[in-house]
Amino acid sequence: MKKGMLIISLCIAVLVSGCMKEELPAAESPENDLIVVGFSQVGAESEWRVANTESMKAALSEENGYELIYDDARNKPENQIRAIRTFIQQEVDYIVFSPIVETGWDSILQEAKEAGINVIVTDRYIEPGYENLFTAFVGSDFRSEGEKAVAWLEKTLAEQGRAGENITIVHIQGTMGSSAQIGRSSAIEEAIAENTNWDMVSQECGDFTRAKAYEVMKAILQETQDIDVVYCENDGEALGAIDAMEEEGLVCNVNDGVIVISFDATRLGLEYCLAGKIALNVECNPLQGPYVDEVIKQLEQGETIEREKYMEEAEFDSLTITQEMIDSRDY
Ligand code: GYE
Repeated sequence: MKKGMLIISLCIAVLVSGCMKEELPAAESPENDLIVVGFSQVGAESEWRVANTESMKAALSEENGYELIYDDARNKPENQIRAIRTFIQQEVDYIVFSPIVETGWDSILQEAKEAGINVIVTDRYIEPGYENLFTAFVGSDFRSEGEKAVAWLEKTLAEQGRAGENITIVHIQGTMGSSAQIGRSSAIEEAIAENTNWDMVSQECGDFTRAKAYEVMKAILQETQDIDVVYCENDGEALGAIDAMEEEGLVCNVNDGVIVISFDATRLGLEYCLAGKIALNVECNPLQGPYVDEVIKQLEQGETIEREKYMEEAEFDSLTITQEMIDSRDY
């Protein structure tokens, strides 16, 4: 073969082998063995949220067979829609998302469905009627969390001999329109309607943050300090409300002060419970990652899945909580 011909043949061989490499089936390239998951998270508004993000990242890790694309929506539904649309364009294998609010997801979920991507809703839910647009749900039953708090309050007031007394309640709500807010709010609102001696003196949104709750509680205290109960929809809000009340010289305590009720039972929230400042803390379990992993692995194997997984959740009373209970927890 002439030298020129040899060079041309070599070039063709290199080009052909280059093409062949490209055409290898996806599964033969090691990085493509990973299951690609796009996770659209609400934000980083609370300690609960941080624990939830860590749980998802740990369960959907590379060692566990995943490539995780994480997006923080900064508490804005429009960011979440944009993130989900990007996941669809990236042709991810699964979309996991915690809906900031209950409504407004039908068209984007329809797009995911048309693209053949399984969607797993976590933490909060979307309004009823769109169950055909997602594959599974892993999260909490917020209405039942609220009912636990209300039942505890009724029992505690009865034990204190205050069952018939006029009880003034301040209600600090979470992000309006989120299922966590809707479920927890509906329980206390109904209880106030039923107990004619319970009086809602103020109802404000604390947006699930310590800073916002502090601000709204400060303003409420300018109006009235005759408060028996403060029902906060998460630990951040409880801490903010307690900061504001203590600054005004109010004492937060179940027996001789303001009764503070909270949700989440994060470590800091439980320390406040042990200190007696949060009278009741209803747990909301953020460790959802392992269940999401389980659902995905079952779907990959073509197995039947549990369509709705509700987390197991306890409640903590300031009169019975111990340091050992706090130390034995994973978050
Ligand atoms: O209670 C709150 C958070 O959706 C359960 O969101 C979650 C709530 C949680 O920011 O702390």
